[in-house]
Amino acid sequence: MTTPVHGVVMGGTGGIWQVRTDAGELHDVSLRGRLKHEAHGSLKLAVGDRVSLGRIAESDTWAIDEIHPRRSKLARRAPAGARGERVIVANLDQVLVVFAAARPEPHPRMLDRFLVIAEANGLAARIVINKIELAEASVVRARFDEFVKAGYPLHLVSAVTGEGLDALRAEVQNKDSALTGPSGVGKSSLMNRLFPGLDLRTAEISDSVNKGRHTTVGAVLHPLPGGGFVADTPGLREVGLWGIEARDIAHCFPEFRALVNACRFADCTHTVEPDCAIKAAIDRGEIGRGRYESYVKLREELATRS
Ligand SMILES: Nc1nc2c(ncn2[C@@H]2O[C@H](COP(=O)(O)OP(=O)(O)O)[C@@H](O)[C@H]2O)c(=O)[nH]1
Ligand SMILES: [Mg+2]
Ligand SMILES: [Zn+2]
Repeated sequence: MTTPVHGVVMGGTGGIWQVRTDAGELHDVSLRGRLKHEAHGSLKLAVGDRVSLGRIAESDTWAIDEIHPRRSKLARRAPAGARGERVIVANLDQVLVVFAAARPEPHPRMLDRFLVIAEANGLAARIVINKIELAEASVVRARFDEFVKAGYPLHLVSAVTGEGLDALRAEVQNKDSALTGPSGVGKSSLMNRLFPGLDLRTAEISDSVNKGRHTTVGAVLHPLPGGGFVADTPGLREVGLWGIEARDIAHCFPEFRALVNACRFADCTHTVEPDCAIKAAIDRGEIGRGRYESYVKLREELATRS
């Protein structure tokens, strides 16, 4: 018997998975038959999974013998009719949500949705505002102050001027991050500038090539020099809030969490009840009104869903 080789699933479709071994070698592999069978139960292989590979008898081909337990995951519930959940990326340290200071104009209420998805998966999130050279930093800071109050780290950066990139790089290297945000905000440009050699395709090159290819939620991992990876998760917004219950949504707003037990009613929805600790915190200026509006909207959305 050969010694197993360990690695990470970088991508894959149609039963063939790309695994990068800890020594940095890439292998196209399939799941060993026994695991395929088990996959119908609970654990389905996902990008980001750590696996053990074994050689297929005497050949130069490798197969996945074992899927290691996950320390975290970005997942959504399976579509109606199907069972279980779909893991988009396994083993993440954080989610990087990227918006632009301008071109395209940032929508804080859309940012709330990305943050709720991260929170619902128990993942730390970091907000990155790119193209900062196109706006007044103080104006951008004021606009995103409600997120800083909520406890989110905020990076104002520019892939063009290099501003803020050293501080951001320090928080991304040697960690496993999911990269998300609207298209055109400069996610690929940023990663290329942070980690020369990464070579992600940017809008200039890929617009025509990529047409119609981003319809899946499939993620691809990019290994970082020195360790860690960044996972491109193009379809995260389409994933939406599947699997989140209306009554759990307050817990997806970190600035609400410490207060929810201080409301008069234990089952306070923070909308119409008297003596609501959340509404009192808004009046004191400790919770942003925009954040609260998102809470009410998302809660309604989830409550009216069948
Ligand atoms: N002005 C400015 N433009 C940028 C910056 N970063 C990226 N861009 C441009 O924004 C467009 C979209 O960039 P891209 O990296 O493909 O965005 P993605 O869709 O989020 O990956 C491209 O035309 C980039 O040249 C920046 O910091 N400042
Ligand atoms: Mg891109
Ligand atoms: Zn309340």
